Amino acid sequence: MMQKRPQPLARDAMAYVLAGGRGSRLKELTDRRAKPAVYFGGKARIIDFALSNALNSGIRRIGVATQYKAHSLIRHLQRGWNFLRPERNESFDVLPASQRVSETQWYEGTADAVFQNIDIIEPYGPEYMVILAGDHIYKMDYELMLQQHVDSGADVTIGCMEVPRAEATGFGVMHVDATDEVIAFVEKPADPPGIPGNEDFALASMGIYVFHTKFLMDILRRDAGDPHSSRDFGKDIIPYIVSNGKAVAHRFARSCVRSDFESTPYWRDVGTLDAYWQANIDLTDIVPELDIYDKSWPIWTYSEITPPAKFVHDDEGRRGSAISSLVAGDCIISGSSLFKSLLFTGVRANSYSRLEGAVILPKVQIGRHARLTNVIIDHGVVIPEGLIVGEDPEMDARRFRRSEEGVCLITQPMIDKLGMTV
Ligand code: ADQ
Ligand code: ADP
Repeated sequence: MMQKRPQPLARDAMAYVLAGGRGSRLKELTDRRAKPAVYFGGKARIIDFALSNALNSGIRRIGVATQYKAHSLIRHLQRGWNFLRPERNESFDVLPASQRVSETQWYEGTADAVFQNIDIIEPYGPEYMVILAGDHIYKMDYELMLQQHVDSGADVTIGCMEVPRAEATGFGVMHVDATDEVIAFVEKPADPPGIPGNEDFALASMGIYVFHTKFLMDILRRDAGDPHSSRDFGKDIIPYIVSNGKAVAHRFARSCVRSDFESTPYWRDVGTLDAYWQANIDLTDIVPELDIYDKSWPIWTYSEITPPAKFVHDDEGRRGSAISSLVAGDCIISGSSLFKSLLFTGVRANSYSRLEGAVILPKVQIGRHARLTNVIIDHGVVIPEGLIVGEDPEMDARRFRRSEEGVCLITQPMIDKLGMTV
């Protein structure tokens, strides 16, 4: 008799995405929306990468814990991710901090954001929990991580990658033995320990964890009774397991999904304006490091139904062009020229304007004769005629949010303060 093929472990797993952090280094871009809701790559939002990874890995149960400025995030999730159906044994739950356990508390730390929803998670009966952060850009097959978790008999499996030692201060950093069992873990060390034999690099936690559900729930209940705990995976739960149980490192390079075009494993935090701008503008490269055209690993999102992008020339029959740029639907490039720019849905660029290195979020209007270089323009901003940005650093710094590397973030309140006529 033919043996039934065992189903992928992902079908017995629930992905739980932590999407409550603010991302304050993105400045005014996260004044009104959480970092996972920030737009990325011309069509998507940052959280779509973790969610698409879960879906493409075969996971059909997803929970998203939200907290900070969650309205735009929740609206996006409801519009784009409500196709997982209970009738097919699937689920999609948005879990805002709603003081369900205590009347006075929001989610304290990341572990609390799971603990407070135990009674929602357990009835679904997932065998495994895949805990994810909702604010990174990468493509990864969690099935391979689940398989390592089961094969190694670990209590927790931690996604990790090698990062330059100087950059490791913002990560949990670990030491592993020859079998990749974690023998030491320190959260955000001031002086990160290097990898033995490769001291310029440190082994950093990606904040991605796989647990057997029962083990996780037991440990969260234990942690909830500890008055000294800050209820955080990185600060409390992981160090506890490293000391008292078995934590195993899973190397991102093993499960990173790469198309033929991608030469190295791609992972970005996009947590600062410079990193955010760069990662978006990188997509305009002739061969970008991140392939968003890979049909075998699609990045699912909510997308408006739009007419095609349109390019028309100016009064003199010249401009109206985009070179090395990405332009989403419903954009009209009317007599303006674009170079190395990325335009989200519904942007209108008017005659004689010139954009270079511009990341333009949806529904922005650009007045005639504007010249904008190395900018990020927030959703719905109306750029007045003749505005020049990127040519006078001191003036830019007075008017806009100018980053360390000279990228200007422009929001509507900043434009309103200028008092220019539109
Ligand atoms: P951090 O980068 O500091 O460290 P953290 O602030 O714990 O990350 O946030 C992790 C994720 O949880 C983010 O997606 C954030 O949006 C979300 N989040 C934060 N607080 C939340 C809350 N109260 N409720 C719901 N969601 C919340 C972690 C680990 C490190 C690891 C890095 C990798 O602690 O060990 O190296 O991630 O980025
Ligand atoms: P999105 O991130 O979906 O593009 P917007 O940029 O339109 O959303 O707005 C971000 C968040 O701020 C949304 O939750 C929206 O409802 C809220 N918001 C928009 N405009 C205002 C305003 N003038 N005052 C307060 N909140 C606003």
